[in-house]
Amino acid sequence: MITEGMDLNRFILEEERKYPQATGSLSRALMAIEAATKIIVSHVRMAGLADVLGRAGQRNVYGEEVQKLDLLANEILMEQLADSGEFYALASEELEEVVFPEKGRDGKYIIALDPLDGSSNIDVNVSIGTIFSIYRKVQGTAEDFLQGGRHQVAAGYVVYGSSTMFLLTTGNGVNGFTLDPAVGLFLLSHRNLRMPDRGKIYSFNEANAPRWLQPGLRRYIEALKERGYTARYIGSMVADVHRTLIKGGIFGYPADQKNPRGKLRYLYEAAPMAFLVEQAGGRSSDGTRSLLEVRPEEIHQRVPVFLGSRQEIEDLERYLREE
Ligand code: P6P
Repeated sequence: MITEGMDLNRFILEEERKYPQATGSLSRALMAIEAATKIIVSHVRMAGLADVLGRAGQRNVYGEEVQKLDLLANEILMEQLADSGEFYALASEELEEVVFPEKGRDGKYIIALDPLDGSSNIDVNVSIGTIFSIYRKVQGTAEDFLQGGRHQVAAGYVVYGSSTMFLLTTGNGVNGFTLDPAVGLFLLSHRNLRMPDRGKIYSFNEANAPRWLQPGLRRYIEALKERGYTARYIGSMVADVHRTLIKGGIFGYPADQKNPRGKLRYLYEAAPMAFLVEQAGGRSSDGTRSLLEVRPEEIHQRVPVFLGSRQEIEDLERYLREE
């Protein structure tokens, strides 16, 4: 079956043609990510059967070790990206230390990954996702991961939901691609995605409200309820942010007494999602400024995260200033 429409690889190459000085390295890097996520998709879609074949961490009916899906996703990404030769360094939420692949010695880029965010939701069949964030190599040390989100060259995620979607920005807006499993292509389905300036949905884990450190936040949420907003919280960041990108509104994971610096990681979750949201016309904040302005001190640093429509974030920051 011949599939109409622009696929992700062709889109990446057409983007590259806009830059005569481009060497093709970023294109090859993005294609390596795309290939890895297709392998991950095949395992995610089989995850429900892992119970039948033997639970993760045990042996399946064939006597093979069934790996935890997030560790398997990490292994797939590490192998594919190291083998591409395009990445000088790889940082993963699943690994304590940065990896410097043998084949990446001449790589121009470094990449931060959350291989399978929300993986605690796998056994209840809730959407999960892979998040990535690409920076240029500078000094060639792990410090290169601490440049700050404003220096990202590209960022994106794959959401494994009712359909599998790949969202990507290289700094010229956001484009969404939906996987056609029949032909194994990510087809352009959301060209130049733009967030509404305001939404009607807020997405917070309100069970944490009594522990939130900023009293203005509770007043802000109460004001949204007064204005007839509805609550949606999946507990899987990629799914919650994807809905916010498409429908508008606000997603937040504030700092609280249990997580005084917030729960979500700057490098693997907050910075790439902030880049995407701002490229789609929305805003990000740590409560006072764009998340892209944050300079992390260490690769696993956590931050308070607010992502959403421009006017929602402006309202939120006003409530937090007034407290
Ligand atoms: P809570 C999933 O574990 C995750 O890292 C994000 O995907 C999600 O937004 C958040 O944690 C959910 O945290 O405390 O509400 O379960």
